Amino acid sequence: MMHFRISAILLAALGWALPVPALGFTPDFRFCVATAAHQIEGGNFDSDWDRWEQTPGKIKSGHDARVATDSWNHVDEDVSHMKDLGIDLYRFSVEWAKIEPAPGHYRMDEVIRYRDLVRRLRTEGIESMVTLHHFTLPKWVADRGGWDWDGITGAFDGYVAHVAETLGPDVPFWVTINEPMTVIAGGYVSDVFPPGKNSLGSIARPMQNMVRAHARAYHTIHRILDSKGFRPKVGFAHHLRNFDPARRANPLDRYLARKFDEVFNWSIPLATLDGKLRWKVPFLTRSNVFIPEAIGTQDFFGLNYYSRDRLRFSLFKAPFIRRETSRGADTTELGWEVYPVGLDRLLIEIRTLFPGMEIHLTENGLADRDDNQRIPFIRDHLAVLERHIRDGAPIRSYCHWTLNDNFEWAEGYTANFGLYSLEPVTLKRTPRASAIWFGKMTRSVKQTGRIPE
Ligand code: GCO
Repeated sequence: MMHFRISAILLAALGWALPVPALGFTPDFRFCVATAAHQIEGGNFDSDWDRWEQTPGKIKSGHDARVATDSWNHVDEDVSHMKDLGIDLYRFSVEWAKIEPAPGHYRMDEVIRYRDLVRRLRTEGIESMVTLHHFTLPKWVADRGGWDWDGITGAFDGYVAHVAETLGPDVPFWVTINEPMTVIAGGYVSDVFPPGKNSLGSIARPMQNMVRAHARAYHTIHRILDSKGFRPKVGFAHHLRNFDPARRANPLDRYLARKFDEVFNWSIPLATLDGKLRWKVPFLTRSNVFIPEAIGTQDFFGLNYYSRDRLRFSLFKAPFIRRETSRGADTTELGWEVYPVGLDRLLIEIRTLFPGMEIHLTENGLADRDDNQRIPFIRDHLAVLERHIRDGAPIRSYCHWTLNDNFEWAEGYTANFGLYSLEPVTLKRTPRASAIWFGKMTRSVKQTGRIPE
């Protein structure tokens, strides 16, 4: 005991004299790019989004995703670009509408295509993070009511089991549902995504079904893979934003910011802690259900972080709720405020609410065709991660959205998020200056643990 005390005192004294630098990015930190099947593959004819895109007026400039980046015919090139970027992890989604175009009818060739991709990546030293639902649904599911249909939990589970059986052994990370609240905001609160409900009162049921579907998928993936000796990690990718009042002193703006934070940011993540999906917006919408099977269904916290909104309530003029950016703020080509401090704020909250939970930044990026802002944007967000890692946070990856310019949903091809630009028609990929920088940056971080100046 005495001996221990003396060495502890000696060590402490030495530590004081020669402070050991806390580690920044450790060699096991993964650099990653993220994509989604519908946005890159093309030919997703059996999906609700394909139908949506063919409806006039839904997508900017009348674009559709029928060709997208034609990713399957450019696999060699894209994988070699990932190598140039120094990528260790590729986050992509598998497409339910292609794998199960009709109920119970599975296309084995489609699943095998993904399995081959996963194996190919592995031989290149790149791990896979597979998303099972990234905004699109098979038409047959949408026709039964999509996320409003209570049968979706079982239907999704059948598809998930199929994918887990085939790809499972080679996939260490699974995202069940990407950004459940973006689906709700885009397709239920407003009408920029299918099914285009445009009614705040419609959100409770689809949200409950998403939590149920996620929970069931979580248990199915573990049942199938754990029994074979694998230990996959399964979670959501949550889109979290900072919501601040437009006028700090205005109680209505402050109330709005609080409500958006409660419902949009935290209602679903918190349901994985206590099973309660609970919120209330007086007179408009509420939920108070207990979903016990959701408890403990996040092995990691997947965070998609982009921006913040300032919210303004105007009593006398429609629209009554407005989203604004801070005065004088730097904004991206889509008008989103550049706000790395927001990542810091959200990480503090995540670490408080989910202490010790592994965190992956499953998306972060910006629309920047001219590539003027991308390098400082990435650097500033990575600097926030670095500070948290030094502080002991178990942050395990950074996924940049995205590899190539692609189909940006309602924006069509008008918003360019790629490290590589994509030429229309020829589909030629060209590295932007930020792609070259990214490749140098990842190599230097691996060597030094630090982001280069
Ligand atoms: C999302 C999706 C991506 C987007 C990206 C840029 O966050 O909306 O996950 O599919 O393309 O975020 O908006």
